[in-house]
Amino acid sequence: MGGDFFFRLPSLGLLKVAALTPPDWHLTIIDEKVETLDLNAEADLVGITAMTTTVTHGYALADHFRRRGIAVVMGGMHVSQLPEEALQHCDAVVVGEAENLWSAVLADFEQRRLRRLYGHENGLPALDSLPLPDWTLYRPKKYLPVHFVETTRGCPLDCEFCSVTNAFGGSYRNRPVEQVLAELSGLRRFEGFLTLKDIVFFVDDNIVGNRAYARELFARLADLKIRWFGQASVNIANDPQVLQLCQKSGCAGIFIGFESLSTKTLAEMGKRVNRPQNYLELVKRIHDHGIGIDGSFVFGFDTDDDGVFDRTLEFTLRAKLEVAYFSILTPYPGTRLYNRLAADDRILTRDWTLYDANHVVYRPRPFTPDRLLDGYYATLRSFYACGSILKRLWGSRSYKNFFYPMNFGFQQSVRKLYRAYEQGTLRIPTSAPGSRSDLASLSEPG
Ligand code: B12
Ligand code: SF4
Repeated sequence: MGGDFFFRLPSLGLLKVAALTPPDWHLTIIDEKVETLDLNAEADLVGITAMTTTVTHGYALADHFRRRGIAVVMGGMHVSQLPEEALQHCDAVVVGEAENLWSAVLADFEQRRLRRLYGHENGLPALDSLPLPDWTLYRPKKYLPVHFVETTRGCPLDCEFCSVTNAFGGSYRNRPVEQVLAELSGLRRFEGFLTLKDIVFFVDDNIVGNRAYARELFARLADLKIRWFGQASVNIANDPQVLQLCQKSGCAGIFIGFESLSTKTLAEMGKRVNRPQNYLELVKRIHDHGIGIDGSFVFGFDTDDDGVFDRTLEFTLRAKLEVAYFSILTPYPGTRLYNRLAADDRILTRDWTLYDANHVVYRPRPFTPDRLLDGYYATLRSFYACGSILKRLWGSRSYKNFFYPMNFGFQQSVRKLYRAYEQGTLRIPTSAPGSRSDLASLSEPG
């Protein structure tokens, strides 16, 4: 599920890279989600970040700047998995986290000895002294009023479809609570930042993965009186103390990866912590603490059946989820899912632009690609219909000033997507062509 509303969010990754850049570099961040990139801009070095779905455009930009004689370094989730592919378009790739690597890239560039690959040969970076991101770099940009902060990296669960364990490691690395608090207090000091309408989004994949850490963090957050949103596993509701501290800390809502209502499907993907028979009870406990829920569900697993769409929709309505995030199963490079489907020759296309979870890019087992697409769009449309929004939020004790705009924002995105679906623009690939290049859409350098 994607669209305009959803995309107007800042990139924390680039702010982190900016924070690692020595002060004698003059640095500008351009985010094409909210502004236009001047293709004739002057630069000594261009850095590009991309996820899989945006990487084709990233490659086109890299080609463009290199044609102009400007060196290009790429980083981020996709190129870290497929550095050889990226090196066809850029001068160097930073594989994984920029910490401990970026300063070497810049030094090598200055000495004209840029290497092709930079990676973590001696383990992943510790998070105990990360430089604080400078949000003033984003000040004039027209983002939604959200600030991203991280407290943790990594996840031990390694669910088959997810990129996180492979990218950030199989354990939780935590930042010292003190530093997280310093970052949040710093945000507050900027005039106009972290006002009441702003919200902090903790990008951690599971903010309660390390319970002792979560308890300390939540207890200390309470003093700051912020409102925050984050991601947690559903078993947050099994720990009454954590849940209570979470409420007191200013949690407005949590994104929960329910993924599926089938025990068999959850076993297939390896998400061992989820027990669907307890979902309704756990949701109720979270709601009783005034915390809203954005539930995430994925369609297209091998153990799904034709009834999966209706069952999932019914659950989301019964549970009165404030928001739900539906996706079509997508095999991102580097995941166990990608490797399995590739080995079975079930990947239909490597046109990365279609890897946005709104398209079917692999051969599903339980139904045809058309049925998967139909079921997905029907679910999206029903969930974000006005009647559904009102019913779900009616009587909810969650922070409605946040969830109403979020629902109506998603509704706009869903309508746009649905139009594309009806017009047949969201086609199903039938063969496996190479990555499409949108080079042609870029004007030549002046
Ligand atoms: C917040 C978030 C979002 C936000 C904001 C995204 C943004 N603008 O950054 C929103 C909600 C918009 C979003 C949307 C989507 N997301 Co998202 N998102 C995340 C999440 C939870 C955190 C991202 C983050 O801030 N991480 C922390 C920062 C510090 O890490 P980082 O960005 O990777 O940057 C570090 C390194 O990668 C590197 N680096 C990054 N860029 C560069 C560039 C250079 C030059 C250098 C040197 C280094 C470098 O250095 C940084 C510091 O160490 C991640 C999960 C995760 N743990 O990362 C998923 C994740 C990135 N998202 C994912 C996906 C699939 C999506 C969507 C396709 C979902 C969908 N169905 O629509 C969309 C695509 C949006 C789009 N078109 O761009 C996948 C990506 C898989 C992939 N291979 O691409 C992830 C990994 C989730 C997952 N479980 O698999 N997402
Ligand atoms: S889906 Fe969530 S729990 Fe599973 S590996 Fe990814 S981040 Fe961890």
